[in-house]
Amino acid sequence: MPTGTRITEVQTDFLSIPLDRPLVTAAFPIPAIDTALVRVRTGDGHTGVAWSFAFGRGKVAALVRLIDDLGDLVVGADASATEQLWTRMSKAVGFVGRHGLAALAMSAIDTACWDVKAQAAELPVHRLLGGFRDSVEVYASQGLWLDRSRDELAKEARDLVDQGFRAVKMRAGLPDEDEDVARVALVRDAIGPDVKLMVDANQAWDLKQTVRMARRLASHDLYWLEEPMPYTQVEAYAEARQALDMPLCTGESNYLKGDLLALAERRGADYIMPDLMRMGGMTELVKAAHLCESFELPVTPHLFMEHCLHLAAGLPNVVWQEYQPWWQPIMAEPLQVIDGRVELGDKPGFGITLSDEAVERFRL
Ligand code: SMN
Ligand code: MG
Repeated sequence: MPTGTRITEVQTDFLSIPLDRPLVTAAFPIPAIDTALVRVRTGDGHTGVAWSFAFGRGKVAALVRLIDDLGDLVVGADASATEQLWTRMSKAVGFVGRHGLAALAMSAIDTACWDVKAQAAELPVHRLLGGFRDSVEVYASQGLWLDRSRDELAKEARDLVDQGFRAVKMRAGLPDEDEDVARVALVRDAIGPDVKLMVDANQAWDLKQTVRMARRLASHDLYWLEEPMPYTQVEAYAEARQALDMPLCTGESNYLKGDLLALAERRGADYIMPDLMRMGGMTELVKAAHLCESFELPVTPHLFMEHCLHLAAGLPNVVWQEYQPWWQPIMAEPLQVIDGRVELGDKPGFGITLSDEAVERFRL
């Protein structure tokens, strides 16, 4: 075993990153981004950085405890042997279940190990994965929440376009369907016909309502309708997709590649949106993306842009990274969006440099 990338420490910090204003979705309100930040350190001086998060401090406290437990398991092992470590962690969480918190805990350690592995190879992760493109299209996901008044919604949509975004995502799933339809019309009007518009209903509807709402929204040229129904309802997704012309996107709430395989096999979506932490980390996310490619399905990663931009740049079938700047406050250098794209650059690993001052400020 190479001794250089031997893990000497897995450091976990509990951060609470405040939001200017709480966010509102059809699924839950979000007051702050409570985060378990993981740093994997190795004998040769590399530090891999990743994180998982949850809404609610009790849940994140449990997550931190579980990460510490898995950290003890991997200290002394080679961080670049990501398959070996993933399998070891996966076996260790089998008894409590591999979905839920266990996947979130594994993800932060596994993804930090990918950071180390790429740094040791002196390659950015996107080159290690395959180097398909140098820059990635991003869509704005940081605004257009359900609590916005109609005036705020129109202004926010125009501001995002003025900032250079060529695609924006808004939320739907209000109790009043007419209000949802009116708000989509208003945003389409505000951004004009050339900017792409995604609508995310955060599992608010059943099959009949999904079909009805998609038909009502059809004239507003949606790029995709996201997670309209409960994420476990694979058959309903398959039926909705048969019934509708509008592209459907789902996958952010599903766990591990097996869940996405079921969606792909049943043709339940036009875009698959895997979530890095629900995949249990980069090791499984890469497999999920390849699996989707074999079904000719495009993949669009959920959140975690600092890491998933590398997946999108590395692989041919990964498109449209979600731009969600929740963790930008802890970065030493913020990501730059130019003409709706982010350039990846050549820094080894994920190229993440934390601001020590900011980490300290948000640490609980
Ligand atoms: C979303 C996910 C997690 C928290 C808030 C909103 C949303 C998205 O579904 O796709 O960004
Ligand atoms: Mg979503």
